[in-house]
Amino acid sequence: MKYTAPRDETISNAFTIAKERYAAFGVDVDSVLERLATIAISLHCWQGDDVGGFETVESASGGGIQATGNYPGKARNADELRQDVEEALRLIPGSHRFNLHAMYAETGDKVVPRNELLPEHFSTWIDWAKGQGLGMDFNPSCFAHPMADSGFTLSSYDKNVRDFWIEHCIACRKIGAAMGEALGTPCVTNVWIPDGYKDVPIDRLTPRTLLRESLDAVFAEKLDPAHHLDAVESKLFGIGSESYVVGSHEFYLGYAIANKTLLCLDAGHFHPTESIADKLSSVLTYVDEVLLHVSRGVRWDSDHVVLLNDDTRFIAEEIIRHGFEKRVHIGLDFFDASINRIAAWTTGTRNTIKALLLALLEPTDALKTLERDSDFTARLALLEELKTMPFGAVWDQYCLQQEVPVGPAWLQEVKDYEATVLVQRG
Ligand code: RNT
Ligand code: ZN
Repeated sequence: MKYTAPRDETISNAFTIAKERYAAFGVDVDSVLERLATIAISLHCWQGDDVGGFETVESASGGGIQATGNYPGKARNADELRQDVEEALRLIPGSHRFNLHAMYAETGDKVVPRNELLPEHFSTWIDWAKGQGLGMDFNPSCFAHPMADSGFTLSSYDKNVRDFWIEHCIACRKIGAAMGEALGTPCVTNVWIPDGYKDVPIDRLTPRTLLRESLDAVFAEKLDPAHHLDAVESKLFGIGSESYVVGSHEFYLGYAIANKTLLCLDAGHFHPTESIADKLSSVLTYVDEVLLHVSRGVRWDSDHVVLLNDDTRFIAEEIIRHGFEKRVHIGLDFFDASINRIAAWTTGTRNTIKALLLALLEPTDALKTLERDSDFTARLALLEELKTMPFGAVWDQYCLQQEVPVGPAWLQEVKDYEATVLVQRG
């Protein structure tokens, strides 16, 4: 496709006009861009290698999640993954975070079982994050492992299996705390387990009782919230757990409230017409902080690349309208192996930021007043008119300010990177 990038002057002129248009609604665009720059998105490591991980031993597949596609050039080791994320970060405006899974440990030639992982196995990641100015978030990897082959981990009827995963989760909390301490920003460590049944169970209760007991053991030691925050993630169903998932939404909502952990809401983990955006104001009435996995469900899959669609916009609006930026940790969770993986990260992250910008450009106070005055006619009319405001000009200016490519120019950079770096990976 032939594409001629606009001159910086063209972008600035368009921005000046856009500013005037938004000022007419009482929106101060300069302060909007300042506020946007303070919101970090946590980029998930697993888009870079199809949720493979780099453990020395051959790990088992499964866990109810699967990346599909065979686009060439996926990262084969931690160095390549870091190189790829750096490339994506060059194309994404703002300062962000990096979200790592335990199965990305660097243990050299040594095989270190997951329940014996230590902060030192992540020291290269931590040093790298420091150098890149990134905060880190973390996750125990309770899947793709022989001890998870039964489909059950923390809620297994087998005490040996439960104990192994309890130890793994405890080890991961300590690693998360070390990351938070080293980087000076709390690490959110998120526990997600695949446990569930393909077919209709008789006993829905006992696995949940066991899961609660396991989680109590995992979280028994209190860690300094300045360094570390715990989150728990629910799910509706997965591949092979179509009929019953132990860690359902109600289960973890109750757990988070009772135990003061964060609740992780994954956009792809609910019934298709259910929106996590509508849950935020309810959940945040009872829990202090929330972790989001911004994702996109498509039929039975919960992990497509995030689009700038109504779902993403609705999530951003709920964060911004209520000033929840400090209480909502925004993480991403998608993995598409059918397209260039750096482009997947870049597209999904840029779209999440665009949704936040759109929400910030809304004259929310004025709209709230209309609502309180029961002027629903004006509320509807204005919300629709706002959709054709020159948002794109503000977004372009933000990219220019943040020194990342404007418009589709980033795609050429990804193509160049593919031609020079990824192609060599065979
Ligand atoms: C799986 C959960 C979970 C994973 C990652 C890899 O359904 O969404 O968050 O995608 O931890
Ligand atoms: Zn998730």
